[in-house]
Amino acid sequence: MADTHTGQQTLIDVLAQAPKNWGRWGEDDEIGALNFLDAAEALRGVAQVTSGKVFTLGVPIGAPGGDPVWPGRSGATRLMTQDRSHYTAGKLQPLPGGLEYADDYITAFLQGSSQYDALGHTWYGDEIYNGFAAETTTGGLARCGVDKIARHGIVGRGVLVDIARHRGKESLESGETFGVGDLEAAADAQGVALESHDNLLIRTGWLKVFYDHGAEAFYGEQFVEPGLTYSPELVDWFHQREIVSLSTDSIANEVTVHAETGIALPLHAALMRNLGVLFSEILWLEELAADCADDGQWSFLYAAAPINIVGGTGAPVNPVVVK
Ligand code: UVW
Repeated sequence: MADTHTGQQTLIDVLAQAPKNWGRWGEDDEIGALNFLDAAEALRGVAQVTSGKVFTLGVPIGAPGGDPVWPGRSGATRLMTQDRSHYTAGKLQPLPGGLEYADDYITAFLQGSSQYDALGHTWYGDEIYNGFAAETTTGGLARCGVDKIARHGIVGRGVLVDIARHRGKESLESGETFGVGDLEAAADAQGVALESHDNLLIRTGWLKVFYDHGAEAFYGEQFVEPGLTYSPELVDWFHQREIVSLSTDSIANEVTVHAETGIALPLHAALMRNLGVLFSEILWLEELAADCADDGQWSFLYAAAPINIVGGTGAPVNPVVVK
């Protein structure tokens, strides 16, 4: 059904029959699918470790060439409040005993780098995840803030599905999509099984466009990312597999606009808001993917925790993978 004024289909209509995890972990739950990750799941993650190879997935923050961000946001600015020059100019004296130090601070969008979205980051209608009122987001997330995720941490089995490599491309193109059949075909070709309670990482190669070819190539005339595209089957797949988290090397983890309905970011609604699936975005997957292709091991220990920002809509993270 479409909005009668604009002809635009709405999330309320399209997701009317979609599954929800609201109430599944109690009426006060604020961490959604993260509830699946208990001590046994951490050990299942540890059981993937075979070689001890370590990868970190955070992109640089405040890089000289700029940071890739959603249009309307800006990259981080880092400013020095003191450094050696303050001592040489006589503006600061060393501490008793001679110690000197440099300090700095950043201003940054909490969604402006590798980050976890809080479950209250996006919503439609009047409710966020678990039925809390959308008003609880006003002035900071009183419910489902990123601090709730930070306190729990995400430790379990991770699996990387490399869609770009599966399609024989360095990077997917702007607007290029894939769905659940593609995910399963790519995982099959890689020889890895996607299991219940996995943390799913998907490589599109999209961030590489920013770092290799610059902002102009990345943003284009109209910013349209490639990515997962909504279908009821995809949502059911996440629901039935009890996938804990979705992480990708794009800014929004999904194709910017769903072609059939014209709805922007429907998976933020269907997966994050309705199922409580955690989203982490803007992850750097290049070295990890190259190594997985090299040794044929696509599953690993995945460990991450966003910075503990009280009531934050999201927070930076530098996830660690151990193979
Ligand atoms: C938006 O909220 C628009 O995107 P993201 O989840 O990528 O921060």
